[in-house]
Amino acid sequence: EGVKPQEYTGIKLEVLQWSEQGSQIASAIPELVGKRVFLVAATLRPETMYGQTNCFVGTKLEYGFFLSDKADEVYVVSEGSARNMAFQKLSPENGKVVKLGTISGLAIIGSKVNAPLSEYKDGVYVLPMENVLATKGTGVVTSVPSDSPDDYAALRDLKKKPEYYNIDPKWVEAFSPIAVLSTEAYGEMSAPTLCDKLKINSQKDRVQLAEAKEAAYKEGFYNGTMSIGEFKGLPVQVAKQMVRAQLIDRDDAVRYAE
Ligand code: A2H
Repeated sequence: EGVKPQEYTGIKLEVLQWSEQGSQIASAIPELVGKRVFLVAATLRPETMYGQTNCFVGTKLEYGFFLSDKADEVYVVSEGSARNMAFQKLSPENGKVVKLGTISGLAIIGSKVNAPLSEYKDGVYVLPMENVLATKGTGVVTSVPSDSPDDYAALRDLKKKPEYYNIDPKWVEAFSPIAVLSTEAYGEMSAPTLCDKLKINSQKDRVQLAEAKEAAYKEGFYNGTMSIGEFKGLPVQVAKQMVRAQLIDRDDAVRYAE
């Protein structure tokens, strides 16, 4: 881990419709009645949220339902991140964690969530990804396949072999990458471009993916221009803080550090 704290934006993805298993689990928790439930995804790229196509969780990871600082809102995140959140004004009381229940990543797959700012206004699906780390962020990753090589590679795997991953093809087929920003080096689709260039075949190609991620991140941040949304035409470096502030103002996101 680095020496500086990582400043994430926690994107609030409200559950619009539970998967079958998720619905059984959620309806067995009486405290959830009358509450809005959000998966909270930690991102370092708030300016890319226009391009969200889905959300990823780890199938083998365990998540909890935690009371937030708001009376009517519950967050679904990893236990470790809930403990951190409790010291960042994101729980009912400083340092206090209130867990209402647990749910496996596997059980959440197929649920539909609202992705703030996304072009997919009717919601996006929660899907499995192999490389979600239990120890990083909240264990929930929002997916932007135009600009994140990891997300692009994982979503492409799911589109190629839905039956292998045990998902309904409808959860992926209508969700194409959206152009969010452009750079001279990689155009408007940096992740697909870099995955091609580095011959990345699947989400298992960790070494090349790390290289692609580094290249896309640097180029986007230093040389990118927004191609969508309210800050279209502005440099990514400038828009990043503006989009973040707007998401937080509208209560579509929270500040989360670790
Ligand atoms: B980023 P850092 Cl468009 N496991 O958000 C694996 N990856 C995780 C994670 C976890 N538990 N929690 C967060 N992440 C991802 C957007 C994005 C991200 C884009 C491009 C690059 C990028 C959309 N996904 O990250 O190790 C999240 O994906 C490349 C650095 O703490 C988060 O930001 O630096 C990023 O990794 C945090 O990684």
